[in-house]
Amino acid sequence: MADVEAALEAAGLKNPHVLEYVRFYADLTGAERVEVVSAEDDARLIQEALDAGELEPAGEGRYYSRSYHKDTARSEERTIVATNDPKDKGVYNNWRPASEMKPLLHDRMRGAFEGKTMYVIPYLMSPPGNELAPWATGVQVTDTRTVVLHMIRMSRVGPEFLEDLDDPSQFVRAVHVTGDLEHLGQGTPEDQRYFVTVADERTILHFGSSYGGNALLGKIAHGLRQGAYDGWASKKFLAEQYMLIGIHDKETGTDYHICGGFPSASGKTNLAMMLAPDALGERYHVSFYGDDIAWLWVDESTGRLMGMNPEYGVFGVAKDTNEGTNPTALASIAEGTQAIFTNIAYNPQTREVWWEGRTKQPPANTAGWLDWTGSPIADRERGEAELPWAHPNSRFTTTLDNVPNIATDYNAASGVPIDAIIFGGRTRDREPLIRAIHDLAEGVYDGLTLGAEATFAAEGKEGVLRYDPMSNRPFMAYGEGDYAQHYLDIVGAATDQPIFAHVNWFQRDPDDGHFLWPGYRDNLRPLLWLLQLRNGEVKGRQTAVGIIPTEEELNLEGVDISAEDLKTILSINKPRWQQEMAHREEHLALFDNMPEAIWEAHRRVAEALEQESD
Ligand code: GTP
Ligand code: SPV
Ligand code: MN
Repeated sequence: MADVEAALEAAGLKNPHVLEYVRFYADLTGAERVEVVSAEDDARLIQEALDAGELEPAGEGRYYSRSYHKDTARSEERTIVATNDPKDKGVYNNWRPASEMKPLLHDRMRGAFEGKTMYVIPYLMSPPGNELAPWATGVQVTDTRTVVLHMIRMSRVGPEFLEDLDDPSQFVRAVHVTGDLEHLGQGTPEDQRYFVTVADERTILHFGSSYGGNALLGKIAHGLRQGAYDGWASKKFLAEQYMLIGIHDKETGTDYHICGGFPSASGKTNLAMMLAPDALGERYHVSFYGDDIAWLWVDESTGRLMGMNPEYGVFGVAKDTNEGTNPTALASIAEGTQAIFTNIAYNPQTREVWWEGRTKQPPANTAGWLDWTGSPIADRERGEAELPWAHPNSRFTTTLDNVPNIATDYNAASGVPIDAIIFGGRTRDREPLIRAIHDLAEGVYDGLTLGAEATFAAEGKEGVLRYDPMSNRPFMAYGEGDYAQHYLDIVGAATDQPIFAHVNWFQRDPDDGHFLWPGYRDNLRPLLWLLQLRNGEVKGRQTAVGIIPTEEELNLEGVDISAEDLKTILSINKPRWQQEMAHREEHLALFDNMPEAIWEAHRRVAEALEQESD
């Protein structure tokens, strides 16, 4: 049996509550050894992973890993928020009683680390010294070395982050057990996996995956689900699936900060890594604070709404990342960055990597190339040519220090003041390029009715969105009505209200399917308009669903777009919007305790649409 006390003492971890917690799970899982890790252990652990074949070299200072082929994404059905209070049940949080889930998970975990090392990862999900740091501290235990390596890239890791706790028992207990991936029945009725956040006990119990969103517990389980619950219970903050960027105007010397939520795989990382388009680069610089999570609170001394990124790295979608779409991402994962790739295509002979959209065509010489499952591309039969080389959800992992446009003050304890909150989904019609909303309740209403189109899902009805309130549907920790009220309370307490906006980079031509807006770098243009609107420098055109820019107000210098497409993305399609309003009403009616202010906002928008001329 592992000598837990000796391992923790050797690492200088003196907190008796950590000892008690680690000892409990070391006993339960039967771990043979216990090893406390910190960021300083990275080089040694990388070497061990290479020696063990868990990683392969992908050029100098870069690594390749492949996860089990049935374990490549988050599983929403198997994800549960458990508490001791049935009132925490929402529509999306798959609520279960804590008394039922804890014994069930403990049963699964019993004996699972026999013969294995239990890694103990003390971590912090905030800039050091931030006022929310007490809610951001945790200790993950795991049996998987590549999970440790990812955690070191994605969060601040080391025993020192546990030293400043006022109450030494107040850290999140984050237990990760990979399980026998080949015998878990993933996706079948016998599915053994469970990803449970016992939110009111601040304990995370994840069993059955080593994929990022299921296994890096600081990121999604703590940074989003536990954070959301704690933010509500403490009445202090919001934890959101948001990117967070700075825009610096060199001409006026002003700094702006915008955060916002787009559902998974809808463009947060790309927006945060955005280079200003050539025509605007002399005047504006975009800096990266965060690309997936933001915590928001009101600074009591200034009354400003503040935001910070709890993460320390980027876990980004590889697909379509190239010199044209996202040169910043490519620089962040260049040789020497210690980046780790997961489930892309790999050539062990040349140590090259490739994914769909990296170049227009895959490498012409297929010799040595393996697809994401490890099968040689050259052996593909006819008819398999269409199969992707990389998994569509293949990812790269790199630390913030590698991101060329990282904000100079990303690590500042204070966080940054928020000027605007934007929401955006993938919507092929109806949603204009941008529509701005000054009113808080209407802004929150807009976020709650955020949707992305039902893609190929059989049951998805034409024109009906898969609603994803605030892009938080998979991370919702408590009831949606309570969430809406908490959001109104937190943002409403700020003296200088942020402006809200809904953006859409994904409107398509109904005939040939092309994207009407070029997107990527050009997305800065509507954001600049939004800031000008907030400053009173432009007026826009008021519509029932918000203010949209006139063609003249939008800086379009050097943009490749036809007059017809531009007109479409700057207009409101009244019949489509009226159809949508009926769906929204059904969607909102699903939730208990929805604040009256949200219903009033809904009725105001519906009435204004009635009045709007066609
Ligand atoms: P998660 O990490 O899953 O939360 O995703 P994300 O919201 O960070 O999405 P990401 O930025 O990784 O983008 C997902 C996909 O959308 C990538 O394949 C991008 O290339 C593509 N994408 C991002 N921005 C744009 C855009 O402005 N236009 C178009 N057409 N595609 C985009
Ligand atoms: C997402 O799925 O929204 C992600 C990646 O950001 S994961 O870590 O899988 O949640
Ligand atoms: Mn995400």
